[in-house]
Amino acid sequence: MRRKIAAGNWKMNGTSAALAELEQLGTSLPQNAPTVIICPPAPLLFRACEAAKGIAIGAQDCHMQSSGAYTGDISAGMIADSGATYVIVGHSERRDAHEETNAMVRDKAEAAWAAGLTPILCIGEALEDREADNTLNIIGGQLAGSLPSDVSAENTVIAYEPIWAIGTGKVPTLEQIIEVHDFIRSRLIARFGEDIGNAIPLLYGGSVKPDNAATIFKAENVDGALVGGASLKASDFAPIIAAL
Ligand code: G2H
Repeated sequence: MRRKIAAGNWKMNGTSAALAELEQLGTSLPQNAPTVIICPPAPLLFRACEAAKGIAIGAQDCHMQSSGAYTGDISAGMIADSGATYVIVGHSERRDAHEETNAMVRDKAEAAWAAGLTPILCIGEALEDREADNTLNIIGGQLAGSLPSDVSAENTVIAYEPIWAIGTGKVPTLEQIIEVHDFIRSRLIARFGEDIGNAIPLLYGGSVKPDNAATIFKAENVDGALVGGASLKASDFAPIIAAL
């Protein structure tokens, strides 16, 4: 049985007032809830860790170096110092707006491990890749290029997020989600063997909402979701968690 995970990515949304949503979410979790993670903006990390009850906290990015002259960046060690235990690496918004390459994402995942964090490593194809029937090539290349070799079921989570589904309200069909998640699973098994390949949690991300989560979670190789907009309000995120 793989670990079930519901992760919320607040992106650049929320000030300290948003911590009330975190507290409310914590009180609404059922006893047998899956792993729930919230990734708030970096300035909220310390306070989010104090406010979170039964919820793990993650950052949205880290630098690949542990310290140095990198104005505005934060290291994985700083994130761990806040009490956070996860960090998103390689989100398409970082790959796009900050020109992050597969090699940079791999280095960030390794920096996360060195600080004791679990990276949530994101991959996903653009609309033109999907329309050119090139999705699996892109996903295979991103997996090979950005996933380090020392991966284990405990130290890594992978999120498949088709770029064209992010924040757009467009969601792939269940068949499309199944095809990509099954492909990722087969690549993981081919590279790391049955035990590790079968045990790494795979999340789907991209316009997950309370009304589509249960359908998405029907896919055998979907072990949870990375949720953006619908993680900002406890009243939206709680039913997604409940559907898992
Ligand atoms: C995809 C997702 C969160 P949203 O980026 O990572 O955002 O659910 O708003 O599409």
